[in-house]
Amino acid sequence: MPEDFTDEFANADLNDVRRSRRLCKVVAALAQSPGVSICAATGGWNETMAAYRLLNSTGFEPAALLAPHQEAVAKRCAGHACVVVSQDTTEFDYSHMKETTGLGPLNDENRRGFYMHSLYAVSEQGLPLGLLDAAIMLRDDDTFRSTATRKKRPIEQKESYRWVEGYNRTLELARQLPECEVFSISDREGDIFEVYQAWQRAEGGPRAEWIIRANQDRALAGVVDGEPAKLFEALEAAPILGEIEFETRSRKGTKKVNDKKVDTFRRARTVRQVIRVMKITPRPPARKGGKLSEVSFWAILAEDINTPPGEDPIRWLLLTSKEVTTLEEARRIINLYLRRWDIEVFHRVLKTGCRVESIQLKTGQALINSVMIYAVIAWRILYLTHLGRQCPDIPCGCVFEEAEWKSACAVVKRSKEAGEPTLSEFIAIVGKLGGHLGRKSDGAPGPQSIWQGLARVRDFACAWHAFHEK
Ligand SMILES: [Mn+2]
Repeated sequence: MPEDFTDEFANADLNDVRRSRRLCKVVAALAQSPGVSICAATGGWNETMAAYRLLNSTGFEPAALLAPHQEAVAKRCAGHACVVVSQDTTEFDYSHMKETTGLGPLNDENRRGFYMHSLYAVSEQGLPLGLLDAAIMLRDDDTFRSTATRKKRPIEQKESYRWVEGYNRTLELARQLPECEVFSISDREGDIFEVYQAWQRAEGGPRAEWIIRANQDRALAGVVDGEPAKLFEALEAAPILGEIEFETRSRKGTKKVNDKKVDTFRRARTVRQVIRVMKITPRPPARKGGKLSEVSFWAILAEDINTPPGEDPIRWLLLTSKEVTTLEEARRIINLYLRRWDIEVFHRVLKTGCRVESIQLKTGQALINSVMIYAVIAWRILYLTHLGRQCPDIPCGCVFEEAEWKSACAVVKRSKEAGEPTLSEFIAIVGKLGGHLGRKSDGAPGPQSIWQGLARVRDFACAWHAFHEK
C-alpha cells in the first residue's frame, strides 16, 4: 500500500492509538479490493475481526475518520490555481437489511438508510483532490412521519440548510488558501438565497465564488408592465452574447413526469448553444425573523439550438457570483459548472464500485463509518485513473508499492526481469488484470477495471511478500 494513502488516515484521532493503527491496516486492505466483502478484503481472520470491531465501535464520531483526509485535501488544493468544490446529496439504501438498527427513513418512508451530503474537490482540469466534507443526514422517524397535522415541509427546510453549510465550508477553504480561486458548484437544489448572502457577507476578504443552476423563477428588482420582472423572461429578452459548442457524452438518467420517475437516455452529440448574460438583483424572499438584504450577481442563459428531434433541449440558467461580461467568461463558467459531473461519478464509484450498500453490518453507525472509509478509497481510485492519464510517464513506484508492481509485472509479462514501468503502463496492467481488454479502440481502463485489477494486485503482492520473506 502506498504510504501517502494510509497517511490520509494516519492522524485520525480516534481516541485510541491502537484503534488508529488498526484503522490504517483496515484501510490499506480495503483500498486494494473495493467491491469485495470486508471478509475477502482484509484476508486474515484477525484483520477481519479488527475491521468489524472498528466499524462497530462507538468510541468516535464518523467525522474523525475523514479528518486526516480533509487535511490532505486542503494541502492538495493549495497546489492549484483554481479549485472546484461541487456539493451534492446521495442516498444509501439499506432497506434489505431488516436486522440493522439505527437507520432512518428515506424519501419513501418504507425505504431505510441515510443520506450523505458530499463536498468533492477537483482542479479546474478535473484532477480529483478529495472529499472536503461529508455530512451524514439520518432522519428521525418521528420528525419525518407526515401526518395531517405535521407536513414534510419543516424537515425539507431544515435539510436544505446543508447547501448553505456546504458553501460556508468552501468559504473556509478559500480563506485558508487566499492564492487559490475557489468555486462552490451546485445543481438546482442548492439555489438558496442564504448562499448568495453568505457570499455577500464575506466581501472584502478572500471568498469562494459560486455557480448554481437556477431553480426558481425569482422576481427581480425591476418592473415590467407594472409587474415585477421575472428571472427567466428577463434572460430570454437579453441580447445574445455569442454561441458555444461542446460535445456531450451519452447519458442514462431519470426525470420526474407527474411525480413518477421515468428513465431517459441522451445520445452523445455536438451541442450548440446561444449565450445570454445579465447582471441581476433578485428580490429577497420573505423569511421569518428578519428581512434579507439585496444581493446582485450574474445570470447566464445557455440555450440549445440544434436539438435532435425527440430529445429535450439542453438549456441551463446558471447563476454566478463571478463577474461575466464576455463570451469567454461565460464559456469558462459553463465549463466549471460541467465539472459538477465529477461528483456524480464519485458517488457512482462509491456506491456501485465499492458496493457499500451491500456491506452487512448491525448498526447504522457502523455503516456510516464504512461509507466514510470507502469514500476515501473511491477518491483514490479516481485519482489514480486521472493521474494515469495526466502524468503517464512518472515511474509507477511513486504510487504503488514495489511488491505490487513487481508481482503484477511478473504475472502479466511472464518475466521477473522487467524494469519499473511508467504509471500509465502499470495502470494498463492493472486494468488488464481487472478485465479491460486494452485494445486500441478500448481507450484507457476506467474505474471499474481499475478497482477489480487492484484487488488482484493485492493478492499478488501478498504472495510476493510470502515468497520473499523466507
Ligand atoms: Mn443533486
